[in-house]
Amino acid sequence: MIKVWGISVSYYTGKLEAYLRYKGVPYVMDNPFACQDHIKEKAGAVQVPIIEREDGSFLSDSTPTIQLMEQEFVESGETDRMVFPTDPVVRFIALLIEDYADEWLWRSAMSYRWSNENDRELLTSILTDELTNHVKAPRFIRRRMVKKRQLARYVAGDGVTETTRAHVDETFLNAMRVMLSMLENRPYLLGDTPSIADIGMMGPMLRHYSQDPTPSTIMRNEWPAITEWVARVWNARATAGETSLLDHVPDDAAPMLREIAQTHLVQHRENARAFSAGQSRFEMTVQGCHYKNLPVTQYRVYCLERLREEFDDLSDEHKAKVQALLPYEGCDLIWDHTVQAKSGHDVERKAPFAHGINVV
Ligand SMILES: N[C@@H](CCC(=O)N[C@@H](CS)C(=O)NCC(=O)O)C(=O)O
Repeated sequence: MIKVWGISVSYYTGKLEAYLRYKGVPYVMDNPFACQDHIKEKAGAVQVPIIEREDGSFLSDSTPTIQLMEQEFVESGETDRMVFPTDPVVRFIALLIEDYADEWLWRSAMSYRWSNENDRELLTSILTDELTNHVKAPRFIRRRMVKKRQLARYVAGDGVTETTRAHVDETFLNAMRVMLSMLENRPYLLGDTPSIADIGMMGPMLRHYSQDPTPSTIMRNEWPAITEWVARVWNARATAGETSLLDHVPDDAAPMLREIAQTHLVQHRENARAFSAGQSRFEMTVQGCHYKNLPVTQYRVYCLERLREEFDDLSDEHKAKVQALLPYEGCDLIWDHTVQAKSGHDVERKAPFAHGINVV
């Protein structure tokens, strides 16, 4: 039995839980915020999810955590329900979709949660109890602290303004539109069983978009096929058969890949550029919308660095296939290193055992 240090409404905890449930890994969940010193010492940063194993090891950061667990399953001969496609090109595209889900959809998911009054009030209540029960202050004060912190960090502090709000909201609709193009032809994004692309998309889709009052109403009423997909991934252990992932990237992935090029890769480029120039804030224009005063994040430079490493590990033939799938402006960020991506994080590539760093 492993312990997941997590939060019941958390983006990345939901992503990891979707994976653990699919794999049939039993876990108990505990709240890390009452034990901050312990978590900091063992895992580096107080963020969720963190796995504590019976041997006393701590795993932090959902992407390398899932990679390690898959590798350990293979080494122990348990090769059913694998989430990494065996075809190297499909695997790379699945990792790119995971990264888009992890790092691009975050702003929009947080904005729906904290910009809309009903969502904000409900989530303030839940988080006040899960994050601050150990704080010796009346609940109404703790509620105020939580609300203020989340709004400052994840709305005003992350470039969501009256000018950008419509685009931030549209980000969610675009994600569902490009998923639907794929899901019209098969039950999961890249096959008849879930891949890391589905698990990654469960981050924003599960605990935020399909649960928070405003986006869940939109999803349920206007995009029921996505509501159905969320439940399908959540219940995949019971219903999906033997691992069956595609051996080629289907044409219906093109809208998803174009969307990733126009959004996520623009953000990666501008963030990496600003990081190497030593800036702490940056600006970017995405699909005609200009975002200002965004926090530069070292962690996202690391994500780009890892994506480039995955690409560099491909054979020449597979690299050419990936490039053919990504003919859109800006995709050369993955193979052209003119914009530096040297994060300085986890240089020895010890993750998920490395000490984690917060995204912001
Ligand atoms: N890259 C990490 C990100 C984890 C993360 O940022 N989790 C959020 C909650 S969903 C968090 O703990 N944030 C800390 C905070 O808001 O202080 C992962 O994939 O696990």
